[in-house]
Amino acid sequence: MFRPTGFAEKRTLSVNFSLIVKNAATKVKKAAMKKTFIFFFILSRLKKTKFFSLNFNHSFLEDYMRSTAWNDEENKVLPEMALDFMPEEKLRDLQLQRMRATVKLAYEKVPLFRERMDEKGLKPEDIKSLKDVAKLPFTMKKDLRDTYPYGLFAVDLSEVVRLHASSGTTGKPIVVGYTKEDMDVWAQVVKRGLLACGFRSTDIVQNFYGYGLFTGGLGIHGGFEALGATVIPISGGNTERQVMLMKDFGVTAVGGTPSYFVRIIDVAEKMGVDIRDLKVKRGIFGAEPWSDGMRDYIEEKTGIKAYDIYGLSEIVGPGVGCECECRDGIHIFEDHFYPEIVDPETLEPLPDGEEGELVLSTLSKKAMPIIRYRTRDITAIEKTKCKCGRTIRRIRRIGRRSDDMIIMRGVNVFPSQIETALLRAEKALPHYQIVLDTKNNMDTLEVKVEVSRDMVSDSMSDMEQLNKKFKHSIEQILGISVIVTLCEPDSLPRSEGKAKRVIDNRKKM
Ligand code: DLL
Repeated sequence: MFRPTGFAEKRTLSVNFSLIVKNAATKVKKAAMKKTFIFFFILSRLKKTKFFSLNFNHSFLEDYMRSTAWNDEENKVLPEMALDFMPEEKLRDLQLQRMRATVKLAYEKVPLFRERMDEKGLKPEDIKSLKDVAKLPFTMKKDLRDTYPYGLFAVDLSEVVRLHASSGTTGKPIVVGYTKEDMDVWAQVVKRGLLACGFRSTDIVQNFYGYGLFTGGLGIHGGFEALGATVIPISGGNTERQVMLMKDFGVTAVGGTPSYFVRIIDVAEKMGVDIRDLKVKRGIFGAEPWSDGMRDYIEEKTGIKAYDIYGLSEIVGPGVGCECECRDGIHIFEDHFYPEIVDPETLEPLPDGEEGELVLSTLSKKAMPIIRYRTRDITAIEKTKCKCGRTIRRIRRIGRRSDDMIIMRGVNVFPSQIETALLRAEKALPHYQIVLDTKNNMDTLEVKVEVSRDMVSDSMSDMEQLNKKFKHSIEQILGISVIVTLCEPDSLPRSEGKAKRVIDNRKKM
């Protein structure tokens, strides 16, 4: 069939042309959609930064992480530790920005916090410098109890990916929640603590902190996992099995309460296992006060290096702070937690170097921002810089809590003083329990001391001498008379978590 030349081409051309137009239109449409998407994305980011995000100023942090030259030849300073060494001025800037964002979030979302701010005539905008933090109201454990279970949450429950709770000796427990971002921060701070103490991804870790509602097990687990170590989530208990696995699995690092590790040491001895012969090199201990004497005991008996990690459920769990290789105080991860020391009586802020009650605020927590939490832990912020070069400040190791205090015939007594006295009298670490009672209308303090097998003697006079030695040492430190009762090896109850040192049978007036 005849067709004028060019018809087909023309048709093809016109088809092509319409295709080109169609394609172009699609492209324009796509580009417009892309632009709209980018616009809304940026808008949402900006919105997030302005109203919701507590983690802004990331550009500075990212630049800082990139620009710092790392000397990890000796595996001492690693890029993951960058935030521990941030220039102080930048750190304070970051803290202020995050504090302002946290206060705004809490004011907008937590009724109790808003009420307390309103009572003081304060608005979030009034926090213009870190000095202004002292104007903010305190938060106390009672506030968490009174708002049980979710009253202090600042996000919808749908954003909460984890709940923990304190066991609480009386009444209701306290409940804490975490968003996905809170969980990441938690794992990162624990990881930074572990790195600072020399734990590495090559470690095989036996984690005998309790798993469950207590933050210890899963908190330490998250940090080790973020580090890339191999974690054995054994939890507390079944002590003979703990010893067996430590040996068979080639464990190089352990984590748990120091009192439970002392129990493991005892049981290992009975099983004929010397932990010094195993591969364990390091331990990360916390959740309860443990003296330097206890550290020496653990290190001598096992040949490991023992490090202190600090934290509390209300703030994040373990990882609020941790020692470094210098073991000269606990570095607080100040980019996420803001520490203050106040006089426990007047509640006035105290200068660095002075001992008082530690007050902590969260700086990046979303699910449950906490402002000025009175921890009851007694410590001081160190004035001097740590030899490790970290700019994040240190607190002294926690030896006591203000509510641990026993008032005995007008004298303030802390269980940690009794531990120190016992260690001073006899270099071995005795298991002990403090029993308070009322006899003939007078309060008494009895220290039950369990003697170790090598302290036991058939001679009455030897045992009497030992009793006198303990009694003298305790009375010298406390300045009051006490009763000392020696108990047989293995007779005092053992804890798989935090040790319960005080039993109070006193008559309440
Ligand atoms: O004990 C969190 C934690 C778990 C920390 C594992 C370290 C390791 P809570 O059960 O809420 O949380 O108890 C918090 O325990 O206020 C201190 O009185 C005490 N505490 C925690 N760590 C230490 C420590 C966890 N390293 C309370 N030294 C805190 C002394 C500690 N006391």
